[in-house]
Amino acid sequence: MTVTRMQDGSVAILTIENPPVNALGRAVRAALADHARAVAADPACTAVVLQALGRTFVGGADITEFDRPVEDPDLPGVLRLIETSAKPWVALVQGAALGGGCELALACHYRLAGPQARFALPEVSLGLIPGAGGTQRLPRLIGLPTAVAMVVEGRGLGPAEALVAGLVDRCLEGDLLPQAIRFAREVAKAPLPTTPGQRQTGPVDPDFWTQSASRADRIAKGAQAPGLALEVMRHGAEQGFAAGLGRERETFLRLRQSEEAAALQYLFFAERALLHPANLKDVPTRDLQVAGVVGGGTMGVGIAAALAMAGKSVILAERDQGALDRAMTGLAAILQGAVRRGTLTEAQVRARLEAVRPTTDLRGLAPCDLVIEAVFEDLAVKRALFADLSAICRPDAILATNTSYLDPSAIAKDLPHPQRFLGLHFFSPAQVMKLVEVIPTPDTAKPVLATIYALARALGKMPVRSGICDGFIGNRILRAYRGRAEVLVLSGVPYPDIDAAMRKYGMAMGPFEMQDLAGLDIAFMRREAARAGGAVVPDEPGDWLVRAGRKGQKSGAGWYDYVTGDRTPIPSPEVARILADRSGPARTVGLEDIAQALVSAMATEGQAILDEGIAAQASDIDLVKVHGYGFPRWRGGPMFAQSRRKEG
Ligand code: 3H9
Repeated sequence: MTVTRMQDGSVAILTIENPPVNALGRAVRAALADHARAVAADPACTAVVLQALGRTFVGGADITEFDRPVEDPDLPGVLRLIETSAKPWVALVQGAALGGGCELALACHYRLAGPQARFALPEVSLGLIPGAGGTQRLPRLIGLPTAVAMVVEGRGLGPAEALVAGLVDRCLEGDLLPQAIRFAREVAKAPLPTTPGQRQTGPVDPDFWTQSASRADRIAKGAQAPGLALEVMRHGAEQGFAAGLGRERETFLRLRQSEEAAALQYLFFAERALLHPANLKDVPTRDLQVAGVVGGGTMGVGIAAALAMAGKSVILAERDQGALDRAMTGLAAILQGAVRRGTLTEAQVRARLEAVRPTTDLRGLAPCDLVIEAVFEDLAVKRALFADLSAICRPDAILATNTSYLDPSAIAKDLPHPQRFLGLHFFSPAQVMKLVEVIPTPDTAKPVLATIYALARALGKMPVRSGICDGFIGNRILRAYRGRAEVLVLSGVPYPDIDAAMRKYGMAMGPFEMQDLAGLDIAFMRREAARAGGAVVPDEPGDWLVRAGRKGQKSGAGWYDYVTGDRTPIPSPEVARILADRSGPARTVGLEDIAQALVSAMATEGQAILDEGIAAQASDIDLVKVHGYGFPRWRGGPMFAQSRRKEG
């Protein structure tokens, strides 16, 4: 049964039970509509309590239905039945009321919230806008500013905030249902409250819409749904409830067919599948209580912060006291940042910091269940470190190398207990970036891998498994991307055009701006070292720039010039001169064609990575690029974008 009915005297109790998240699939909508009609026709029933079983109240429309036409009864119709009922409906929200779930609660005459209740309209994150009245009922209940923050910016409200905003009528604790039944019995005696459709949205500041539009633009990074959601809200505020509902539905149905929705929903399911790989199902995992990090540079501190924020005991090791002190200061600053953002309280930060033990002696890592190494990217240094750790740590402690390029098998060669060793490639800043490439060696045991996946989930990371190759999935594709960009430059396309094209495509910055930010010298030194070792490594534009003293933002000059204290890139006449002798005559290529060429280079390399078995599936590659390299989420990733282009 998807919706069951019980009776407590004159109060009907409708319970939605549709695991895992009580999504409003066709069967649930049909059952709700049937119950609404039955309750309306039942003279013995004076009020309804609508509740749901499980951790989620209702997780929204059933996303798996979005690839087919809407089936009757549609959600707006069901909600109209509820809203126009002559008997009060009381939503008892015990968990997350998301999207259509929030809209269902909004259509009820009253909302009661349990301690775990949360209200949010996350449709824009799926390339949609609310399609069952959320854009119109919400602002009429809580006012436009908070409603816009929820619909356009994805802000969610907990019970206390929802009460203050006027979204819920009462917050409950303890045994919720009996209180809700008593509440329903009381309100059944009173006249029905005005419905949102009978109210106005209330006045807003004269510049409210322009300010909201520019915020929506910033958040959207090129996606269309946030701006359209705002436009629909404005239409309803200015033209009235019915007009707003009409515009909302029309926009929702249009977006349901959009490329953006397809891309975002593809990622939604890919992310969930990624976190629970089928080949690790039922493989036992271990609880990792104490985690060690070796290396207190930016990466090590970021990893330690991520572990500490997830509530792990951390032992942070550095070579000398000065470096350790700097690392601990950096760690404290990161955790304080979490207080400013409201994700941790002061007390939690104190507790997390107390759970981090600094040490200058590797032997201090003996109690660790896991040690992650984040030291200098040098095979000999890493091998020596793991030889020491193998002697210090328990044989069952997991040992992981945070290498970006080195072969984890080579690092682990000749180590005892190689089954507990693997690569874990975090991205900087590691406390923020979701991606972690998980690189097992041929010896890594399955329970070790399963334990690392469980850890990644606890850290809120996206663990993408990669086979072993130079640069793994992410950096290998990055090289192909930059390589194609440089080929374009050498063929006469101005490099600022290439950066502009990728920004227009939705990247935060273009490939040359990115090189300037990261610094050109590290890759240059790697190439020089290889050359010194006798390898044939042809010169690249980065070599010409570094030899001319242009290392990127850090030296005030790279691909671009920079004014001291300002990161605005200024196209450089000197770079133009450096390139002039080595590139073809200047030519103009359209920005879309440039972006297409670069995305296609990424997808081609991605296909090679798939063919070689380095990545298990195309969506893994897309998740690497979206979560680690700033590929615009609403485009789904290079593999997805390219496949749609081919289909189109
Ligand atoms: C909408 O509502 C449109 C309306 O405005 C208009 C309609 C007319 N549908 O995340 P989890 C699956 S748009 C179908 O691992 P958690 C999910 O794939 C919707 N399936 O659990 C997974 O399946 P599997 C707006 C869904 O506890 C399983 O449930 N709503 C849906 O970490 C468990 O999911 C949203 O955007 C769904 N709506 O988190 C909410 N949701 O086990 C999207 C989940 O096979 N959902 N599944 O891998 C979420 O944010 C989280 O899933 C939630 C639970 C917080 C609910």
